[in-house]
Amino acid sequence: MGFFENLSRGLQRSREAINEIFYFGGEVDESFWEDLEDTLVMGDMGADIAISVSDDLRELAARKNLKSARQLREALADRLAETFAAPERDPFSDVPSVVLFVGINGAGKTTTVGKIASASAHAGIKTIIGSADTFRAAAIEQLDVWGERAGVPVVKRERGADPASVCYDVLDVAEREGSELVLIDTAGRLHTSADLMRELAKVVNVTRKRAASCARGPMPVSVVLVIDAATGQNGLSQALEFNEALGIDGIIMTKLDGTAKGGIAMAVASKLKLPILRIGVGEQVDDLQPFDAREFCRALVGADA
Ligand SMILES: Nc1nc2c(ncn2[C@@H]2O[C@H](COP(=O)(O)OP(=O)(O)OP(=O)(O)O)[C@@H](O)[C@H]2O)c(=O)[nH]1
Ligand SMILES: [Mg+2]
Repeated sequence: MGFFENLSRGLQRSREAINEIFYFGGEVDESFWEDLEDTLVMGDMGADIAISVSDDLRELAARKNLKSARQLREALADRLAETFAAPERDPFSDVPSVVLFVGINGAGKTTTVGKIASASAHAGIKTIIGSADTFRAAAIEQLDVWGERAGVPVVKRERGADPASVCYDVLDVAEREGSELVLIDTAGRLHTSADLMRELAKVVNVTRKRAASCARGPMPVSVVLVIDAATGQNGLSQALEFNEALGIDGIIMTKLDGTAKGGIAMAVASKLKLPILRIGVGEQVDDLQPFDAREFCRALVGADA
């Protein structure tokens, strides 16, 4: 199944809700605008964004005399797309680069590391993986499988080892072997757990220090937060806490093929002014895609491609 199909199918819930209100034959009346606002609020983007989008659209519709469902739907997609920040730099293609993947348990970090390792190895980028999830029993094996599949080496230590030391190790190997892209997986943790967030801040600091002193010249370090889109508005609290503790550079939204409503992508991107770097639309190696705000919003509201 292709990317559009996966994403469109995943965002079906939002689209169906939006379809209902756009299914009108006659005038765009007061109740249409009320319904639109309600539907957007229900779509996980947060009430403030929903209200401002619906107000802007209403103003635009009056000014440009937009009346048909099609015109309004397209204008809505365009307005929603404006809430996203464009990335200044893509840490996966603009190498040399070190990327740390962080997020709550089960968000999709390890899978995403695997998908990116595979894509970058395919693109001819010399890639290496660091397995800094030394906490969960099966994490190292899981990453080994992805590494093997991608033909990318995995640097690891025994279970229970200090995760910061794995970051140190992987940068040593990267330096020695001339790796261009270093992907570091970390253990999942709740954004509300102060101890675990402190531990992660240490991991990030050690990585930054080591990367800054690479013999071949400093390697930029990006911290990427992986969010399961199905967690809804909780994704926003995750983003706020992780950003506060670590300084996040970008977001990857996973599981947009599932029952996610999709609006959380807008909430996070607009509240934190963080770019969405990739989106996950399935469990397979190819199910990771660059994020295109316009395409995403058109799939969300069901505007014709
Ligand atoms: N449908 C779907 N499933 C996904 C996606 N990304 C990851 N998954 C699944 O989500 C589950 C958890 O993924 P992991 O990559 O292990 O998540 P993690 O963040 O590394 O988890 P911890 O290491 O336990 O914190 C697995 O079953 C993945 O196959 C996605 O984009 N779509
Ligand atoms: Mg993991």
